[in-house]
Amino acid sequence: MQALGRLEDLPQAYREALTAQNLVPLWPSLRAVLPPHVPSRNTRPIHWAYAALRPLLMQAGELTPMEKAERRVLVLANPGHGLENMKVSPAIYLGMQLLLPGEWAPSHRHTPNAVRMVIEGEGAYTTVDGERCPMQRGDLILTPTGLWHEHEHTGDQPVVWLDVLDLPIIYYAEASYGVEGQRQAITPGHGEQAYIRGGVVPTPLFERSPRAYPMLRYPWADARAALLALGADQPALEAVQVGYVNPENGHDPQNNLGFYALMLRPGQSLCLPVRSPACVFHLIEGCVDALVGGETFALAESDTCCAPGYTSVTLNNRQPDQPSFVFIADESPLHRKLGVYENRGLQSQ
Ligand code: GTQ
Repeated sequence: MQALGRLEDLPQAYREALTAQNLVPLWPSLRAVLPPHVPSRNTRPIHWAYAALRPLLMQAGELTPMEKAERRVLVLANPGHGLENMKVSPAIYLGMQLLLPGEWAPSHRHTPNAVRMVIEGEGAYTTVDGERCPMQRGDLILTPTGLWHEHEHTGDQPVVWLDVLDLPIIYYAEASYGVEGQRQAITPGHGEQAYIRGGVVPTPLFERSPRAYPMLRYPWADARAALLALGADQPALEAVQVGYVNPENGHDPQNNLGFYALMLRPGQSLCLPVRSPACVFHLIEGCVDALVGGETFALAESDTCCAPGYTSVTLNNRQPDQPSFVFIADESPLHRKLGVYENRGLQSQ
């Protein structure tokens, strides 16, 4: 490849004249912004062990009352992007949120899209757009852009969940803001009841729902049952995976991030294709080794790790006699919208 001219090759006076006019020569930076074949990535493979994180989150519960936090969250930050930038990947933010018995995280809405993956505790509810969603372990609950949401806790033990937001990309687009609100009135109806069976959707008086986000809560009991049924029905299927979708149209349920649940069969080793989007893996149940690029992470239950895009990932179920269940979030919808989505297939590590 042809070496291009450097900044230092230009006369100092010329460089100063360019700067004075807010001009920059492209050629010294061309290879950096268009690297050959594979993008440069700041996203590093990182593992957050729940056992290490949980005591620090509980300490935050003692140190910072809800009035001083609004949302009591420890952000899982990728050092490759700089911890202060609070991102795991270019488009993914992860936060571990704690709600103590009796607490209420007040109503607000914001432009970034959020989901919650419930990790522990009973008795919490998140109310989204008036729908009061019970939070049970493994449930996926959407908070799409612009919808009011608040969290309350009626149980007697701490509740913890993982927040997944597209905050970094919305912030980068200079489109991130929030609005504080009042406690919401609860409206009747629950999406997961209306859409309780695949293959049929509500058609009252022949019309389909016009709602952009018809289903807000995806109970883990149902996703888990779907994985077990799929695995049993197709014993030769290697990747027993389901995607969370908008049940009205089958599309991604949110705008920029995609969400999936994967069942690894007992003892299974599964290679994932090399694709352009960065990914997050969160272990809901079981015991899994994740090989990400050159790194190996031993994931225990409720652990989370991430993989940059264009990187091969292999997941090994370390349980010889039980399936393991992994929640995956990725940047596919965003990459598809940008027209840069790529799946390069399986490549050996
Ligand atoms: O629960 O609404 O982790 O607004 C970051 C921003 C959670 C929330 C986060 C938020 C929330």
